Amino acid sequence: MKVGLVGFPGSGKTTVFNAMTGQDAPVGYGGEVRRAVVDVPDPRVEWLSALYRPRKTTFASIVFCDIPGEHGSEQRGLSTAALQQVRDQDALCLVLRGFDNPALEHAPDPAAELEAFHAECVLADLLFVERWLERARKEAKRGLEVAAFERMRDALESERPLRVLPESELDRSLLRGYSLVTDAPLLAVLNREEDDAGESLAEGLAQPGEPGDALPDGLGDALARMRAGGMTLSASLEAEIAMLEPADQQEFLRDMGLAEPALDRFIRAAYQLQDLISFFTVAGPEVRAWTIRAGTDARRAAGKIHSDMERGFIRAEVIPCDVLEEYGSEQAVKAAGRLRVEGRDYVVKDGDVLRVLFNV
Ligand SMILES: Nc1nc2c(ncn2[C@@H]2O[C@H](COP(=O)(O)OP(=O)(O)OP(=O)(O)O)[C@@H](O)[C@H]2O)c(=O)[nH]1
Ligand SMILES: [Mg+2]
Repeated sequence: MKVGLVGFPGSGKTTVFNAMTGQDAPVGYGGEVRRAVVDVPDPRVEWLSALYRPRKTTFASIVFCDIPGEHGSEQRGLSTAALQQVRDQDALCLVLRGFDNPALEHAPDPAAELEAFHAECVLADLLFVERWLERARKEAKRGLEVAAFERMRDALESERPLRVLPESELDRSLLRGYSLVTDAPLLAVLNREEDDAGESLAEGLAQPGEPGDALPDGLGDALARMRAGGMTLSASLEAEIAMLEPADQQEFLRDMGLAEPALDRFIRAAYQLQDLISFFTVAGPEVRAWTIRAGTDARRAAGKIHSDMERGFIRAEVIPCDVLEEYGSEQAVKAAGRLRVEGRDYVVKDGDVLRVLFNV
């Protein structure tokens, strides 16, 4: 999953990038686009790896991309260059400034930043959609695609992000290849002062990953209206923690009254927001985790692994990870008759270990 860090200049994007990835990128002013990959921790993958002892163990991963804001014009969270980067992401993490930044004149106003960012995204999509419709008009194009673009225009004109439109109102399969900014999953991170961190994070843990979780009322409501998720953190504190050795991290977290690093909460929130689940493969030399939307059928899930597997899908052998744990080995699962054979329409569940049989 590619996650783009976006937001206004000085909101703490690079600091959040460091907190999430353990990097030491220079903070303070602009800079270039940066990327770093982090594994999605999953004890089930570790367990499978211990059982199968493969040559290679591959966790799901997130590529964080730090997209610098445009300096000089404070109004802009999305320069043309930033917009191009944004269109390349699977999800956006909007960093909102909730701390006093001595380099900036303005007091923090995260709710206003959210609205301004939202307005810029709506405008970017509206321009794109109107241009498309203009061309379609010239070419006398008709049909489902035109209808979808008209529906998008109507939503955007009333300042609604496209992600609020359910699949029944907007058929995304018509829109593959276009990347509409307001259709991308959005998770806002309120970057707070260190002093507030313990308190707000403790609050946040009460309902981990809930959209709008532990956010000031106004912000939580606005995010809910935009069908976006939210969480709080103190980026500079988390960036310090992320730089430590794992053993020291645990101690530091405990001292701060934090149950886990912000990355873990972020991953949970991001998965929940997009309704993502994991399945696993244990083929030959590799144990590997895959990420799919809940509701994905076995054939499409197989397509994640390889397009040949989707095209030539025959059936899948399925063992839920907890059943494998219960019996201790694949042999024992089979002997107990608990290995299932499923067809193309089987809806893959979180934690399924899948072996795909295919023929091309
Ligand atoms: N007090 C406090 N300062 C922070 C926090 N997060 C970031 N900062 C500081 O705010 C300044 C800007 O942080 P950056 O991470 O560089 O912000 P940015 O969004 O990447 O800025 P641009 O890339 O220039 O748009 C730096 O001096 C950071 O040290 C925080 O949680 N608390
Ligand atoms: Mg930066």
